[in-house]
Order: sequence, then C-alpha cells, then structure tokens
Amino acid sequence: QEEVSVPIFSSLEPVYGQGSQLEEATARFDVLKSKFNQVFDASPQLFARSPGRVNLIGEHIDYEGYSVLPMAIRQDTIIAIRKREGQNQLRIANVNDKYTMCTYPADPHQEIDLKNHKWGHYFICAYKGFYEYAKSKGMNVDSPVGLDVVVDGIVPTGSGLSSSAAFVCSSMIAIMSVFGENFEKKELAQLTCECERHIGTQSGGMDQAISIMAKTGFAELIDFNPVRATDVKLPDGGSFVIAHSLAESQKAVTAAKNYNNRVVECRLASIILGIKLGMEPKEAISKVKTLSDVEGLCVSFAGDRGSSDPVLAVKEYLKEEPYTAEEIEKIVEEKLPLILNNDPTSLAVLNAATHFKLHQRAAHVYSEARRVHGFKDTVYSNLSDEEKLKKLGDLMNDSHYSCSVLYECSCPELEELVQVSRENGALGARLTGAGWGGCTVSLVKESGVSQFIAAVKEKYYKKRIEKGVVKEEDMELYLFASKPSSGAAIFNF
Ligand code: NG1
Ligand code: MG
Repeated sequence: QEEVSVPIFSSLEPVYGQGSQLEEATARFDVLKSKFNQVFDASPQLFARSPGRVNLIGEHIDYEGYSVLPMAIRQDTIIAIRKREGQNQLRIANVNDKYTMCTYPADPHQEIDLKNHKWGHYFICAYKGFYEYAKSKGMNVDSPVGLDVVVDGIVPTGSGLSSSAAFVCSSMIAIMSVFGENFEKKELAQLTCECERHIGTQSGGMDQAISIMAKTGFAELIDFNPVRATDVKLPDGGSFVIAHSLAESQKAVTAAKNYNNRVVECRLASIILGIKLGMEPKEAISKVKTLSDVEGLCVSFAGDRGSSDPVLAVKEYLKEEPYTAEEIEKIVEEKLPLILNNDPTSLAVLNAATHFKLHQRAAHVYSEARRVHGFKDTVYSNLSDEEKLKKLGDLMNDSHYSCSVLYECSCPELEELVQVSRENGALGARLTGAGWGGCTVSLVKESGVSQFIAAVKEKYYKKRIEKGVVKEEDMELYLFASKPSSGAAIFNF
C-alpha cells in the first residue's frame, strides 16, 4: 500500500533500523534534544528528518522536464522544532557550533538577503513556501507565530549529495507538522522544489522529490509535471560507492556562472530550436520554456531523416561555435533580458556571460534523457545481473563524458577521481549532482567493494591526507558504499 502523506513515527527504528545506524541516530537525537533545551530552555514539540541523495543517472535535465534516477542515502538532516505563540521571531540554531544561530522576523513575506548568504536562509525558503502554500489552500495561518528550531545535518555540504534539499525538506516538514498539518508527499515534493528557488538557484525538482518520496531498497525514477516516483529495484551483485573529490561547490554562491547559466543556455537553445523548426519568434518566446517543450519538433525533424534522435535537430540547427548575445537576439528578434522576463537571477547570468554554448548544452540534455531510459530499460530487461551491471556502468560512463565535455560541469579533481575509480574496478563512474566539485558515484561489484575503497583511498586520498586536505579519521565521511534509504519522516516522542 502506497503511503500518501509523510509517515509519523513514535520511535527511530522504522527509519534507522537496528544496530549501529540506530545507535548513531539515537545519539544524534539525544544531542539535538539537549541542545534545544540548552539554547531555548524548553523541549521541542516534534522532530522531522529528510535524507540527502545520490543521483545515479540523469544530470542537469530535471529542470528541462526530463526524468532522473536518484536514490536516497542514509545521511540526513534532522530538525527539532517548537511554536512560540505571541512571539514574532524565528530562531534557528545548529548542533554544530560552526553554524551560529540565525534569527529572522516571523514574517512570511520577508525577502531573503541573497547578497549575504547565511546557512539559515534555507529554513526561510521552507518557511516562505509553507505560508504561500497554506494561503493558496485557504488555510487560516494569518497571524505569524515564533518558531524555535535546532538543526543537525550530516549530508556533506557542497558535495552534490543535496544537503540543501535535505535541509529545506526537513524544515518544511517540521513547520508543516508543528502547525498540525500533513500534506501529501507529491504536493510536498512540488512545494519544496519551488521554495528552494528562493535561495537564488533555478533548480529542478529531483532532490526534493527523492528526499520526500524515497523508499528503503529502491532507487526511484522521478518524472516531472506532475511529480511522480516509480520504484526501481537495482540488480543484485552491484553496489554504489560515493567518493568526495574534496573540491567544494557552493552552488548558492556561484549560480550565475554555473548552475543558472546552464538553465538560461537551455532556455535560449530551446527557443532557437523552436524557431528553426517553424515557430514564430514571439510564439516561441512565450510558449517554449524547456528543451522538452520542443523535443516533439526535434523528433519529427529526425524522423524525416529516418531517425528518432532529437540530437540530429541540434546538429542541424544549433552551431557548435558559442553564440554571442547579439547573435541570439537577431534570431529571436528580442532583447535577452526581455526573453528572460527580467528575472534577477537570469539577469545575473547575462551579466556574467560572454557567450552561450547552445549546441553542446542541448546535445547533453537530449542524450542524457535517453540514457536515463536506457538505464531503466536495462534494469527491467531479461539480461543476466552481470550483463545488466556492465551496461549500467557503460551508461554512467557515457553520462560523465557528456557532463564533462558538453555540459562542462566537471572539474580537475572530479576528472582525476573518475579516472582512478575506473582504473580500480568501477564498472562505471561519474560525477553526481550539480558538479563543479562534490562527489562521484561508482558502480562496483559487491564482492569487490572493500578492495575498491582501499585502492581509491591509496590512489586519490593518500596524497591529500599527507597534504592535510582531509583527515585520515574523516575518510568514511568522504568515501563510502551506499544503499537506497528511506525518505522523509516525522517523529513524535
Ligand atoms: P545538487 O548538486 O544536489 O545541489 C542540483 C539541483 C538538482 C539537479 C542537479 C543536477 C538544486 C536544489 N538541485 O543538485 O535539481 O538539477 O543539480 O542534476 O539546485
Ligand atoms: Mg543543493
């Protein structure tokens, strides 16, 4: 039976199981509670948790409307919360002293100060999102109340494992339940995706969807518009190993040059493809938002050439040399800021960019979307587990190549780590998450996992331990095998 809303538990076992995981979780919740008592001189009303994720395949295509295939990891963010009636402040503390307490007015309409990035801003994303949603549902939440919050996140930050979504989703669920509500998971996935954009990234919905909808033992194929999750049981005999390149990628800070830049490039590519394939410029500007919106036109074009590959249209109609702003404006007969509705995060992209690589970005998106389906089809095929694993590994390698060469979201450290992983037994290895730093994910034969980990430690991390980039005793935070974990939950005890 499908659970529609977020499960509410009165103990930790349903999420953390038995054994060492449960012990670790019990200790963390004890620290969270005592920190809450120490900072606010009161007890929390309830707790919420939401996990990070590793994306197995389907990178930088969620915001273009295409399906992706992530799984939740055991690392999560846990939150303790209480309401303070008659108060007008939000106080957000953290068990980690590195993150000093942030305070905000209890005002759902406040603007988030993007020039001054603070860790607490992610909570405010959820806070604003909750009120916007509650209001749209006609709920009576007009008089703001104070909230006290303590956060403990163990998803490594800036690592492509979605620490941000784990934080935003657990915040949303904590706020929702302290107000006595429990929304449907599908609505929550949509809502948390939209509200994380208050941080200034034009992100897709993969991270929030998997964080909320994940199930133990399954990766999920996530479709968008509307959000749906389909369980994918991975073949036996394989294991996914996550490795951190140790290059941190602060996406909220570098968005204009990296993440949002790619979103804008995809938008411009899709409008030009629409025009070249027969739309009026005005129509294309108003109707075409993503590459998936013009895929039908691209596929028809390919059909005339006896193929079904939308990349053929990209090859025909988008030149390989980068476009200047003027060249694009000539084709679309409009100024770029207007095409992008003068949206501030898009204007920041235009300011930071000198040219736009439309051919490469579109070729990546269409080919990556196909690889996701290839991955899913392989999992469900009649091949032996061994053959399946080999094919999945190949698809992951192709995905990495495309991310690296066409989408240019890799970095030297990720390239080295992927190389080392492949040389030491990975069936496939690729960057995961947004890239520009952060983690790789490798598919490794289950029987060879400890050997693989030892080899990668020796070849990639040893010199970095010697240089003091990472501490030997922290290694298990940066290099570990991961099984598909469960999604968001509420704890009431
Ligand atoms: P990470 O790297 O976890 O922040 C980001 C986006 C995803 C997706 C991937 C690239 C956010 C919240 N998430 O993930 O939606 O686009 O990059 O596939 O920005
Ligand atoms: Mg993120």
